Amino acid sequence: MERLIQEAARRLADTRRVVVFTGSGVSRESGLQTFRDPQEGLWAKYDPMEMATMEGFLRDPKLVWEWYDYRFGMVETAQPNPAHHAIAALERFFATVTVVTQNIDGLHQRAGSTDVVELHGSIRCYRCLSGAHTGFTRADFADQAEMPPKCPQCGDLLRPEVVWFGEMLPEDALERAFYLAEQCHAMIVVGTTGEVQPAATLPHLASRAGALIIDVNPNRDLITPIADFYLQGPGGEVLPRLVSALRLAGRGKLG
Ligand code: BV8
Repeated sequence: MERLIQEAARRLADTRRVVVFTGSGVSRESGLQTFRDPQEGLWAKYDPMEMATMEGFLRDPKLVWEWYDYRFGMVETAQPNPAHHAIAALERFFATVTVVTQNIDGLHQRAGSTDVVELHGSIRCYRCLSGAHTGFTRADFADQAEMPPKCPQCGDLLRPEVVWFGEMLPEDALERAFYLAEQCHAMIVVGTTGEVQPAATLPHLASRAGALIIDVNPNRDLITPIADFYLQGPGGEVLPRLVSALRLAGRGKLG
């Protein structure tokens, strides 16, 4: 594996524009569950694919709200892990590094990544069901005891400003992500099954546009077959070694 990491770093060192595409696996070592992990404790009997939908929310708003509340609590106590920090450190080696993430936990920003595209929204933001009033944070409804809280503007139910299954992704985020995938010289893919569309199209777009594809995952995923390098292992172990190899390859910040 060490030789593979050195070789990947050597190829990566020849590039300037890098995109890091991440899924829930990159936050696994921060203690956050992926969607495929059997949900722990109270949530073991619920299917995330069911709950992260408008139908699931309308069927039982309180239950779905409590699930997001629970996840918000986990995110609040979670710390960025060595994978997030290594990804942030990449900014020292390339002209541009953009993180395009499927995650809603904000850990890339907390690790210091300065250019993050959140394809599926953020667990920190809330809006009313109709979408008429957006941009609320938990402080805006902290005084409400009832679950789910109501929109301070119109009294409609509040929901997390995240993209549920069956919902469109934020247009500007998706448009920028497609542009970056087609323009980048390299895409490092970390912690995703490569199943969830349309996000999972991005590595295929980048590969077709001639970018170097590096896939980091303890398990083979749907991106592995198109990867130039498959670095098998947890992101928190592989990525710091990739950054050290880049340092050894003598990469400082490009002018
Ligand atoms: C839409 C926010 C269209 C919520 C999420 C084709 C085209 C378009 C749509 C579809 C299509 N085919 C199917 C669809 C529908 C659907 C879809 O993709 N379904 C899948 C299941 C087949 N897509 C949608 O519904 C999207 N909307 O397309 O609308 C439309 C068209 C017309 C009109 C209206 C709409 C919306 C998708 C967004 C859903 N929201 N998140 C929330 O988080 O609560 S996605 C959600 O699932 C998570 O964000 C997570 O990112 C994702 C699961 O994927 P992964 O990130 O890959 O995570 P997963 O758990 O699966 O795997 C973890 C990986 O990490 C594993 O590989 C594991 O091995 C690895 N790992 C584990 N430990 C580590 C590790 N890796 C590194 N280090 C470790 N330590």
